[in-house]
Amino acid sequence: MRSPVRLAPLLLLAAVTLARSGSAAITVDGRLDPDYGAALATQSLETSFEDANPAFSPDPVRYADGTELDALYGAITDGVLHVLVSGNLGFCCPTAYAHQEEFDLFIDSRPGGQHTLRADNPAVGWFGGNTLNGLAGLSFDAVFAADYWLGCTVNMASAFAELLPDGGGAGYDLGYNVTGAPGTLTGGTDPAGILAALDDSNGAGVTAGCASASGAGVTTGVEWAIPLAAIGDPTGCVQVCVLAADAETHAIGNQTLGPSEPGNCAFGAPAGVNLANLPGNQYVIICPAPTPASGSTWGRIKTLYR
Ligand SMILES: [Ca+2]
Ligand SMILES: [Ca+2]
Ligand SMILES: [Ca+2]
Repeated sequence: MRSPVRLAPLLLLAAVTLARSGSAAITVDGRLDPDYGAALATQSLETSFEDANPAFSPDPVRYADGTELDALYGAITDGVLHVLVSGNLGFCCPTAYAHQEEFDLFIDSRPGGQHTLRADNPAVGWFGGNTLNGLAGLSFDAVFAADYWLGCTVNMASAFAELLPDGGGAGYDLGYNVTGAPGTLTGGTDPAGILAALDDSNGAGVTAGCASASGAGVTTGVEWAIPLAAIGDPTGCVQVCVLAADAETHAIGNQTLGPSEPGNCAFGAPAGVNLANLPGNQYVIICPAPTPASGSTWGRIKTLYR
């Protein structure tokens, strides 16, 4: 695993020391920590959004002009679900708005939920609070029924909601984070203490298009720490699905994790997107540590939600 080259030697030493002491082993800063282990899913498809070039950004850690989901890392430790989606969250640009994307993380952490997103979920998010319900009609893999949604867009503006079988439920505009670690969200309502941070400086990973590509090796992106108490206190494994969409129109791009097959371009309006029709799993399973990177899906499913 490569260390982020941007870290000064002193900081790197501090990080190593913390990891050895067993405390604060995962820092919510948008950068990969050793305790995640291997990626649980890696992108295999070029992005239908733009390919980010940090040289064009006035502040590469905070802004990227492209969007891609290169890899997903996950861990459950000390009562917290940690997720890092490496890649870029696009917003072009601070001085000349042209496009804005969002990441949508769906969590399946208990029986029930929504296999197809309803249109009467909490009214939260950006562009008038229609972010979540703008995704109505999106269907997941057959074994996936989402119980919670966590979304983010530029400046890590974040929103969170439960997805109850009959709609309704609790939802919150969590606030913003433009300062990196420790991922504290301010300016909203974050009763569960969800943390989120972004390092948008990736210039590698997949490029633009719809063909085969690899997201391997990208170690920066969006990172979340979600207390298990916020997602129904699961004691076993959980399933997560992450995708990217246009933050205003809700059109879904071709970047999902797990990935879909090369050749897929942007999927478009959510109501027309059924991930069950795509080969492979557009979700991953995250288990309490130690998390296997791959292997027996059945062994892990047996402990789902337990
Ligand atoms: Ca981190
Ligand atoms: Ca569920
Ligand atoms: Ca790229």
